[in-house]
Amino acid sequence: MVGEEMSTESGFFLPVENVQALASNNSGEIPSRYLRPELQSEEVLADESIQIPTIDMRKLMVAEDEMGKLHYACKEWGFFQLINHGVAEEVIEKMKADLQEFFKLPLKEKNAYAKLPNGVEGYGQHFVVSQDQKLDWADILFLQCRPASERNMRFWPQEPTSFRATFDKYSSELQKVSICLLELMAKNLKVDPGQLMNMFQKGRQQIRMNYYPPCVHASKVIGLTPHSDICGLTLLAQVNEVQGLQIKKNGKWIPIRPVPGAFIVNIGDILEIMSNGEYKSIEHRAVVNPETERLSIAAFHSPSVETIIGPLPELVKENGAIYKSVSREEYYKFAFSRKLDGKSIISHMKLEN
Ligand SMILES: O=C(O)CCC(=O)C(=O)O
Repeated sequence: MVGEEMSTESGFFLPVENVQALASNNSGEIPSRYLRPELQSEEVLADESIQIPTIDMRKLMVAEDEMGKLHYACKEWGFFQLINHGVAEEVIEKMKADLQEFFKLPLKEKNAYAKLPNGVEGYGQHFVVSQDQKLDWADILFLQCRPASERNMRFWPQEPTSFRATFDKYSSELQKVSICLLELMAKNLKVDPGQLMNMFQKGRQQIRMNYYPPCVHASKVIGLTPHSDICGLTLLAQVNEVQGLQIKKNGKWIPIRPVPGAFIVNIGDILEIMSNGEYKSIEHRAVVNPETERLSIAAFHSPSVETIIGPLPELVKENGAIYKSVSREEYYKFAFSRKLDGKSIISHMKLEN
């Protein structure tokens, strides 16, 4: 069942055409709602040697300089590749395989899990709030995983038959990794690790599975509109190792190379706010490949319902708070009532000076 607090925080997004079906029937003409002329003027860094830091989870447990690298990555990049994270390869591979199977099902079968107009969960698209808004070249499956009491099994695919068990295992393994990372981040920020872990242990995990069909005019469409993540911490798996994720640094887009077996971790808006701006939630987007489909799985972690979303008291002593403090309900209501738009949520939460 969807809990009461989930429904008061969830958004109302308009239904849109299925992109996988559109792409497979498409003669090469792209409907105008998908065309993004602004892409032509945006600079993408061609220097492949510039990449986000790589953090070794095994070393984090024993080596001080790896903790320093983690702190630097969170402050300067807001993104890093996480290797040796401890999630068994079989768990990740099974998740990837089951998800690929799901997206291969006939549209009618996938639509059995279609999102309803008054909710965010299910198969469809997110953040569409008006009829003239530009659209992403992607379909998504979005599920609420934790707390378990907020799950709505109506949206959890039963095909392939192993999907639910695979997904449950994957979700619990990623929850563990995220709590472990939050403990280490709290130590680096010199705030109470127990308190931060507790907020997130009782918190919310939502998983968004993205399917980006190939597009003959890939450079004219976008798979996922530039945004920063609403949540606290995201763990992203690139399913079929097709490059597509790009992050914005110094006004330019940097393509992120998939690293086999790694999770891409990024700081979300909630952690930027809680750390009073010390950690950065970075704008990112997904581009589309002209020949190959691309799939990714983003696991979003947020604190519990009673958490006040605002700077942690230990971090405002010296220079004062730079963000507002609001209830989680108010925060999510705002975030889920609008289209994706760069760092607009962070801008809204900034205190006027
Ligand atoms: O597909 C990707 O690489 C990015 C996914 C993402 O940013 C999201 O789902 O919020």
